[in-house]
Amino acid sequence: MEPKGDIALIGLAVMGQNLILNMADHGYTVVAFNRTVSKVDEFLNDQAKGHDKVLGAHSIEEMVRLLKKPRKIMLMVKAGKPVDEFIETLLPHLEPGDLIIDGGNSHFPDTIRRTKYLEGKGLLYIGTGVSGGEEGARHGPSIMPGGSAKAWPLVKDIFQSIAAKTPDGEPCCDWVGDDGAGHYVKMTHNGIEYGDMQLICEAYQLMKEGLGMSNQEMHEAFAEWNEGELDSYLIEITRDILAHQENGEYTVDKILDTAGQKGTGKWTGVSSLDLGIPVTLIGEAVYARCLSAMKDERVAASKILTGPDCKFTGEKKAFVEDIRQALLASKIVSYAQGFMLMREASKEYKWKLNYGAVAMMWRGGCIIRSAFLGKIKAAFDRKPDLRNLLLDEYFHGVIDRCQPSWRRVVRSAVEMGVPGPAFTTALAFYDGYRSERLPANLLQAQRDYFGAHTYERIDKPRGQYFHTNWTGRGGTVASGTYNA
Ligand code: 2AM
Repeated sequence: MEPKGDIALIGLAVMGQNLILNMADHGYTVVAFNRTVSKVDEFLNDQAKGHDKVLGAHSIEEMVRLLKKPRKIMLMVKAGKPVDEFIETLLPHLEPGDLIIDGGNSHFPDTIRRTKYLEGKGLLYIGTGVSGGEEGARHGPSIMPGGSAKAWPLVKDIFQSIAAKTPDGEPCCDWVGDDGAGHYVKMTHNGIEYGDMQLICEAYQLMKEGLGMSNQEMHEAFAEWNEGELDSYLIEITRDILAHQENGEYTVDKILDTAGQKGTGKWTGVSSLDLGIPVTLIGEAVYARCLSAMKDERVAASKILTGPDCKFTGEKKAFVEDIRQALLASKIVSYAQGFMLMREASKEYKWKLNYGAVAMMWRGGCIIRSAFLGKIKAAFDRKPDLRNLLLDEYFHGVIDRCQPSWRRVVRSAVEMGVPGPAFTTALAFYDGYRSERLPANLLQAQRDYFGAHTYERIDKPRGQYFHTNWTGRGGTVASGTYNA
């Protein structure tokens, strides 16, 4: 009998199950397999019951037998070692031209390594970001595939048909680039998600502690924000979270204020440091989670350390609007930083990323989906080689409009002693980025003073280096070895 399976999926946790059902709904025959084989039948008899396009396999051999050639096998297992282990398990059963896809949250250097390894064996490999949580996986995620370019035509139809669609009907899935490009873009997506969440949390704390607003009032504010420029999934769920009650009490008030994290925000921060790109807002968002997790220390410090005894005295409604504008301006900075990072990574890893396509993939399906991403897509459509989002006419205009509010919010937060690391760093970055001259002249002087590191001069061509004998002691020899 001819094999019927269009694709196999290994890993029957909720994301894997939902992707299988999504593919089956779109007419593809999917072979389901899992390390703990009993879960295959549980899945077939429960969630997949009645779906004749879902086939179960109880061994790797059976799974491979059920697949049309070239075989396409997607892993939805825990990132890290399980992926490498499954690749090794699969290898003896595959032939040149077959394709392994990793749809988990793998770190991009692993994906670069695995692509090279499998291509060396004549196989094809894709590392793809999948975002949108359980709901997205079931009804339309954002899919960000990268790896062996030759593999794209093999999965393009499947991926684009199950992906979310933009309001214009375009799929939120396109080829991202070679080897680790897909997982890099997914990592950056998650970093930006950290930033967006932190900005919303800072707005919440300012409303709650600065303005003394109730959950109901904040719910209404977020509901209103979601109707305008900030229309997005994260604002929408914040609106709903603030209204949620259990046994007559607000759920959000009962939740311990210690943030968890799984590492993708940290990876983004580490990559930004490696590449030398100031992705300050995501960095602050990661650190804010770290600080929140130091609950015991904070409780102890709260009894010792003091802050200003300053209450908000202005017009409450106007300040809520100021916060909205501060959030929007900071968000623009965060996305500008994220795209700066991808631009540098694209250069470093030779990926030729298409930024408009990235914005389109994030427009729907994923956690950071928003109307705002439509504006970013439009900015890159206007100018595909746009150097920085802040320089686009639309975003430049929004920042101009929001700037007075943004500064008022940062000033008030500082005066009231309410922490606003993401709002603040965004503004500091903005002021730094638009500065023709920064104080690095003094910094270079310091480096040259203590370490003879030399400096360039404003009255000489770039690339010529000078050293001053600052103290009159020591020699005129410059250091080429000691870097500080
Ligand atoms: P399991 O059901 O056998 O635990 C999400 O945890 C998915 O990753 C599950 O399908 C799980 O399989 C799989 N998984 C977790 N750790 C794994 C490992 N070390 N090797 C293979 N699969 C693993």
